[in-house]
Amino acid sequence: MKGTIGLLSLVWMWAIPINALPTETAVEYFSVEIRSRVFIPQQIHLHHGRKTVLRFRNHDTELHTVVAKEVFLSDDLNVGGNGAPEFGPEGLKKVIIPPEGLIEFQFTPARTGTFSYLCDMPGHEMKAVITVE
Ligand SMILES: [Cu+2]
Repeated sequence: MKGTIGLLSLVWMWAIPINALPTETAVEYFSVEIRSRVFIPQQIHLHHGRKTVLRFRNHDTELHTVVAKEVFLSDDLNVGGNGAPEFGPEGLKKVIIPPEGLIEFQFTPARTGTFSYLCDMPGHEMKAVITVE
């Protein structure tokens, strides 16, 4: 009986194609450029459960912010770059990006859906969308 289970698990391991195994190194990179108070592109598509690096580069000579709820609620969130992240009781509230600055979100999208985000600087009508599928 013990031998049978051993043999079965061996067969099971062989039956899984190698490309179906999760790879630790598979990271997806995305970039959003901010120019003249516009997030470019207006919509990006991330993948649920996939390690992701999402960069925002501010090409303007003024401050911008990224205010996003829910999409960055992930246990492994790490905010890098030269921005100023602000956290509240429910997690990340927003990140301020200095002129010519760069921020980088490293995380694994934990929930699917369509999430809008914005810049909340006074007078900035800046909105865009992140979808996770
Ligand atoms: Cu702005």
